Amino acid sequence: MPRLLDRYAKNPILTGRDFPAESGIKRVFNSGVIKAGKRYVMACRVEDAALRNRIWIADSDDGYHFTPRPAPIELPSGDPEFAEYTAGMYYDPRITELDGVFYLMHAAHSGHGCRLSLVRTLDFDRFEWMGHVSAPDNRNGVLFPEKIGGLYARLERPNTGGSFGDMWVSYSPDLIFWGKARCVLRNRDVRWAWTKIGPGAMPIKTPHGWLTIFHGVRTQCAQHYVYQLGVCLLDLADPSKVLKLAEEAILEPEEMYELVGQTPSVVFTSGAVVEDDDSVKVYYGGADTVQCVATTTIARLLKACGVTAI
Ligand code: BMA
Repeated sequence: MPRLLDRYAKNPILTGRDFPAESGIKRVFNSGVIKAGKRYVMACRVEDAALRNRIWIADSDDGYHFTPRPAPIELPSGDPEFAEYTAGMYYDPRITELDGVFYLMHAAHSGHGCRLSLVRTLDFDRFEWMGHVSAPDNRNGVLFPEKIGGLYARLERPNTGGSFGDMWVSYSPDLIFWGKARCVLRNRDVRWAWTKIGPGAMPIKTPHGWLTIFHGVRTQCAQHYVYQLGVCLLDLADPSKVLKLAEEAILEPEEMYELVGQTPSVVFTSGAVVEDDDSVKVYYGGADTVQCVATTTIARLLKACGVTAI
């Protein structure tokens, strides 16, 4: 298969050093990104040396050069419910716009396991925490950009334990209560990711289906995980149906900033931006340490899924 993603030559595009020194931020990775009008907004996952994670907004005019704001976003850390279920950390925000509102779905880790949690904003200046929106154990939630069958929809990765680590879809009338869950893709069906898989960037609507970039993990010897990216095409009306699955991973850890870092051999996406010319910027974390971007096109991704008549 030809190369599917072209890494930006000046990767990484953000590192911990790009944040104010007094913030103590060491790492930035797995950030969600959206294009709002002409500007790009990144909801950065940042981490300090105490392993505290925050969501920190950074802005850009071109999708490559991002400037972090002076401080992370404020979430209600004094709210007992927020505090109890995010006691470990909250992280990996994915941004979706629905009817002019921007939603950040993120993972929230605590002694209870991992849950999904939701924040909304109209302007990326003021943020409102909407609550925890899953039971444990669930992570990697990403909202579709429109309702499906009259309901909000999301891809997610319930941790079903054992050798299960599969991608699911679920639905909601109000973004708070979720159900009608169906398994979409099982790790055992992805030949390069037999350990676990999960959703990555927000699904991209095409006439051929929802183009979905996901992450997949294989275990090498010494229990070493290798995180890669793959792409599949889901049915527009029923995204639990996989129409096509690219046989090969579309991005594997190869560069030093992907192979070496806090967690070696990780590429992990939480966001992609489609431009007017159908080029796509795929944002991804390298080795749980730095923020990177790579580019491709809708046509190349569809071709990887076996769709050639575009
Ligand atoms: C996953 C998530 C990601 C992380 C990856 C590799 O389970 O927690 O945030 O990038 O592990 O460590």
